[in-house]
Amino acid sequence: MPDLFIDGVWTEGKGSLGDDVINPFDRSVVRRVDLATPEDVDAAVAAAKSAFDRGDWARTPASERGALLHRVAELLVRDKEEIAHTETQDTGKTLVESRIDVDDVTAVFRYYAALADKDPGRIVDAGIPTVLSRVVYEPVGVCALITPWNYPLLQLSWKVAPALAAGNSVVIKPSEVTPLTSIKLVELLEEAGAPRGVVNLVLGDGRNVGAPLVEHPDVDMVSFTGGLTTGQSIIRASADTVKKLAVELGGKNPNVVFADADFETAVDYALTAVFLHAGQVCSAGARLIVQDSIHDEFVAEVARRTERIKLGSGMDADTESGPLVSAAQLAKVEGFVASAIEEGARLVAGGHRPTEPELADGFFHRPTVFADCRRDMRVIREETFGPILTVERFSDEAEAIELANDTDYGLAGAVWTSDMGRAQRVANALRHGTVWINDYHPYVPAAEWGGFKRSGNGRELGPTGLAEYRESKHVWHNTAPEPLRWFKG
Ligand code: TXE
Repeated sequence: MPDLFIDGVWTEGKGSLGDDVINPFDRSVVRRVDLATPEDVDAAVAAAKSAFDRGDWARTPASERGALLHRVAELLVRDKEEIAHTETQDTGKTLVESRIDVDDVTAVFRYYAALADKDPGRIVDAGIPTVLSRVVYEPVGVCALITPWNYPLLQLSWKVAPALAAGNSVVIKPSEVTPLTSIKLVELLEEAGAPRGVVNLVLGDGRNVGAPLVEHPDVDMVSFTGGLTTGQSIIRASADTVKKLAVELGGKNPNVVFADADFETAVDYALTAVFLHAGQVCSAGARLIVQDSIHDEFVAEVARRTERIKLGSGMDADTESGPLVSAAQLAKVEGFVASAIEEGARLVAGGHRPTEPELADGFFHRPTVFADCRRDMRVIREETFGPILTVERFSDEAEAIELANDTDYGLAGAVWTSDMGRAQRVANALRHGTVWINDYHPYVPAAEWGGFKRSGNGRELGPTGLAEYRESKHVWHNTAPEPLRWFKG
């Protein structure tokens, strides 16, 4: 079956281009997919616009739009195993993680299904008895949803579920590295009854497919998750047509451990904070910031346990971490390791590719820990998006807060302490969109997700994640109009 979905039809597109999707575990070809041309992008946007302007979706009762999302959730449950396997083949992450992803995606669809009709607008007191003033929420129009490769299905769900709940038409562009579960989700949306033209899918890279979408005059909104540099170019490119934007651009996330934290639990979470999915997580706790008095012992234990992390195929039950997603990401990680060593960081674990012959064909890198890091180092300032943990030290609460906020990003962070007062003070002081206290990574669909500073604009999830895809309209109804006689003639 062809892989592009335009105006309700699966199609190869105009260019008949194709691209191999690579399994990062062994570089085998999982599947060849069709690629879109800029003409296909035009066709997809035209279909979305026509569905928005002339179709019923935007005017369908919100409860019915919610019902469609509910059906998608049921289909996700039905096909969970198939989807999880595909995600693991495509990204390299472990099957356990992929299954959690599918459960999370299902929860996101259920959340927005339930929220779709809950807030239709409000009556406003205009202060004049004969005036009826109300604010209503309307869909934005045609939304381009551009997603990355680390959580292909999850990131798409955070965009497509609220976009459809709000009544928009969408053009989906997944990462060219990991398109497979997005194709599957569009199949499920079709099966659930998404009207023709409301959901469109174009595949390809940023230059040929992403950029034409962002520049397209008939695209009203771009929701993007990806790297900072790409995000900055999308913000610039969308200026001419003044698009609504929601962008999530990653993070450089501090994980602060005070001496009074439970030692064993904090060590354990220091590992999962950064090494889940080989560190390819926007909220990865890549900057470990540890109090002086426990620093040496803490680092030694983190290093010891890091050396024991078992790499392998995501399909094997005993694998603890899979490969990086691509050769480019592996090269980027190796570049960061070299620069950290050059700038004087002390390597205490990993630092190289694995030596097992059975991993030689995959994009693997050993989980790596650097101690004695300074905040001016490149490995501290930039997002590595790989299995690299850096360690900095602090002496008191003020210094911990200062270090944790000394980043251009502001997506997430954590604090570990048994002092509840300190926990709240530090959480309040952190300039990050999510703060965990004595935990790392959990999120719920009902709570907003997004970044301060260069981590992006706008929020996903929660009620704000739906509001991003709506325009507010104020309707003023004068029920007893009379001449005003402002002008006397
Ligand atoms: O992502 P890109 P890349 C970070 C991470 C990583 C770095 C680069 O640090 O190492 O970004 O990864 C599409 N117009 N994150 O280069 O380019 C692209 O096709 C429109 C953080 O793989 O940002 C893909 O669909 N679209 C992040 C999507 O943008 C364009 C997750 C993301 O790709 C485009 C992933 C253009 N000009 C990487 N250029 C997070 N926030 O979680 C590319 N794209």
